[in-house]
Amino acid sequence: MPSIDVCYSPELLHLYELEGKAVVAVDILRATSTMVTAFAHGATDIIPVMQLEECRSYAEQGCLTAAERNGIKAEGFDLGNSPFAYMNGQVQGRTVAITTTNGTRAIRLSEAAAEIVVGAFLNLEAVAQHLRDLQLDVLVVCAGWKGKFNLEDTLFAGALAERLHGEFAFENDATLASLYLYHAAKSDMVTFLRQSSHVRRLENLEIHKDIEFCLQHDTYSVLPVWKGDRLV
Ligand code: 3SL
Repeated sequence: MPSIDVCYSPELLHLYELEGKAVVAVDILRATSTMVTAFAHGATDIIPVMQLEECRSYAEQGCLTAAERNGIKAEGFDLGNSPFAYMNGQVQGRTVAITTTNGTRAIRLSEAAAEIVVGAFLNLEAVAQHLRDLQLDVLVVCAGWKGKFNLEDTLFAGALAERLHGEFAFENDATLASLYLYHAAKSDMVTFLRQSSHVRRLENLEIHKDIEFCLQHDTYSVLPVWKGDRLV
């Protein structure tokens, strides 16, 4: 039986073996939720990059560019990191180059894996089904916040573990803790996360509706997968 494990921060990735594994990169608030939304609204591919300047340079190749730092849309880019900005037809048929504070970093630092998929509550079942089909050991890579643990990515790991219960082994404390937290939170995740750092950060920026949206389960069936230098 394949296994599932959880890396709580990209800074801890050096402790894990990526080779031969399927990584699920997750940044619930909001990067991977936004990427899933962008694909669901017609984006053809997404190029996640770590630096603002690199992202900006993709405009010359006809890409839409998107950037967020500290929760705020960076100046001079077409899009920020709110999923709602990707629902108005603008991304239909387009390539989006995107950089965010933590989410794009989690994806790029996972490149040694055999497979990288982008996960969110929004496409939870699509991710679970893909992992059942793949039958590789799974590592959920949480984006966290600037190297630190966060609750919302951990809850996603718990939700995925719940979906894969009985089909994947999870004999490690990180997955068990994620599952226990998810069980405690799942009946009302908005309330559970109210005191969490990033929810408070987003609320301070008056970003309210994104939070509830990103916590919805199985809204989309899209599955962004890493191919070469981008998500398709
Ligand atoms: O950290 C990130 O990558 C972002 O998702 C953060 S934010 O939700 O856009 O503030």
